Amino acid sequence: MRYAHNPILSPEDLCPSQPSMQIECLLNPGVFRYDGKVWMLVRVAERPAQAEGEISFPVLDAQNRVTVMRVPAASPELDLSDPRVINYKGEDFLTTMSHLRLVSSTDGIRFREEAGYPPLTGSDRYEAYGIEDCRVTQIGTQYYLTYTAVSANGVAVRMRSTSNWRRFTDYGLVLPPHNKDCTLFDEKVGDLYYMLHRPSSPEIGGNYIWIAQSPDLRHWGNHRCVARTRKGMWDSARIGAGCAPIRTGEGWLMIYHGADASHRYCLGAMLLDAADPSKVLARSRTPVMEPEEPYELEGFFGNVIFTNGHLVDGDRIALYYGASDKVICRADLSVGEILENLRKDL
Ligand code: MAN
Repeated sequence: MRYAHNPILSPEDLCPSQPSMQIECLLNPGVFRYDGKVWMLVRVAERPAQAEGEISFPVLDAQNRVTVMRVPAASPELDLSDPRVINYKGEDFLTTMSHLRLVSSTDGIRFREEAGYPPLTGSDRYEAYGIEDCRVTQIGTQYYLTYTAVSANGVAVRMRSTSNWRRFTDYGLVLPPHNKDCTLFDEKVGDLYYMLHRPSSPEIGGNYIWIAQSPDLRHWGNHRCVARTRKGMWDSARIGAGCAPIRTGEGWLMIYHGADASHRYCLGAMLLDAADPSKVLARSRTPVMEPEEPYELEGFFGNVIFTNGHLVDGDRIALYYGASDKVICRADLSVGEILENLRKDL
């Protein structure tokens, strides 16, 4: 059930990272508990105010400082057909640059920034176009952040860890391009750590969910394809995992997003085998959630529901999601109900 007063966070609720920037969108938060509160690590997408006759967008320069690129709006070598991407002279850039902002809440609904927790920003040339869609997985006292690092080198997965949200350990790129939608499991399966991830292989293959294992969270191997897109269905073009799968008596419950050829993003569920999570036991035939509300149908990029953060309390999943690439919303789902529907889909 959607929270009645969605959205819970909108661009005007936060301040831009610097006076020359404007917040265009808030997207796809990672969610975790820390210090007795609920926290979101929100993706904040910014760009400068657009001046007449030119298109401007931020990137990191060679010294990792935010700099603004400007291209003439009338250029025949400019392609703006996707609001998220700028193609200029055959090279791709992003219209906005994203960083990750920490906000906390005592009720899981009203979030605000807290002094002493600075934002996470792109830190080097592999993050020159920004950092996005961070999953947060708590394992013991450590929080592991797996996020999308975007640059001219490609779209890759990077990892940082922290125990106090002030100092971070950088693991570098754990998966090279093209890869995103990476989440760790929050406990070992057998003796090994597991991650779900989403490489793209457009010529042969597609945008499928894969799994990998690791003895130490640093070295990942034994990659196997877990699930593919399904022709003619709501998840026909690309799929990707949400955050850490939920351990249930029947296996690992994974919430995932699926998009069709028209870029309509819905959420579905898969049940993965408890001992071997590369095996799919069941999968939603129809979406668990699909864009319906006005704030999900229209925004920066409409018709999108995308999640990479939730909290589980008994049967209840407090699901946080980005709606139409613009605002942050919450919906509460029942583990039991999703499992029951998955049994019907067998
Ligand atoms: C896609 C979308 C964008 C994102 C880029 C880079 O175009 O998901 O929101 O910025 O990929 O990851």
